[in-house]
Amino acid sequence: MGNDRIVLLSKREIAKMREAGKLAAQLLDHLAPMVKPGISTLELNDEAERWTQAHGAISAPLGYHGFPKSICTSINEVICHGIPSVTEILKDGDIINIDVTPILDGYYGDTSRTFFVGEPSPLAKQLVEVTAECLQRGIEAVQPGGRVGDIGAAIQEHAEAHGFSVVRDFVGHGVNRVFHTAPQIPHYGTRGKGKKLRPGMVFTIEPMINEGTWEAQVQADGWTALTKDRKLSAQFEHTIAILETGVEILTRPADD
Ligand code: EYL
Ligand code: CO
Repeated sequence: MGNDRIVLLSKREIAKMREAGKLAAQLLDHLAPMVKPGISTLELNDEAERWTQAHGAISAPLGYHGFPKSICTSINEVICHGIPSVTEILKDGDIINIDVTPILDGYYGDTSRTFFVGEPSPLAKQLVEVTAECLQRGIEAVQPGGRVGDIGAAIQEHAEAHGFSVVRDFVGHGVNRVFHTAPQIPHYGTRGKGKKLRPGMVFTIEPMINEGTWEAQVQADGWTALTKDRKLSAQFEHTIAILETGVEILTRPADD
């Protein structure tokens, strides 16, 4: 980690990543209708684990650096890496990010979405909409021959134009047969700076956008990251591949 090289994937390897990414998107599609007031995050976790196994895949987060569950569930002021729990019950007005990473035939598909539980406040709705747009703008900033900084610049500009802030402590990452590898993809930055974007690169873009301060605090459990001011945070994540012809979203839902 850190000094690892950027791997360029072959067409065949990208085809394997496409299968893993498709499965990851389908898993979120499967969980989406379960996101209702009264359900526990452990129930979402257990259904994700069951569904993943039933599709011949493995949940990457489970046991990763000792992470105890199969998915991350991050509610309201939780930025990321929330741990599913039987005592954590969704309630009307919550926002929840569900982050899944099935491993299919050795290849990882990493994606997350933020869902509304019942009826969101106008502010929560705006934060979630802007965060989804930030991911879209980050993806649109990717082009062969461009730079990693183009992505963060596009995201940061959009978030800050709406008075929101960009989390610095967690970044997108290269992903292939390894969960987290080079390059790191910050969700803030400067156009024209950073590593060159080349065909064959596969990585995530996963902006975490906060209502208030960008600063994060990791809880005593060692995983759960909260906003320092306990205001809301939202996140969307896709795994993308750079092709000679442009960008492919590997974790795009079928109906998008
Ligand atoms: C596990 C390990 C500290 C994930 C991602 C699950 C969490 C906190 C140690 C990054 C890092 C998912 O790329 C990720 N999600 O999109 N750690 C992760 N864990 C974990
Ligand atoms: Co990720």
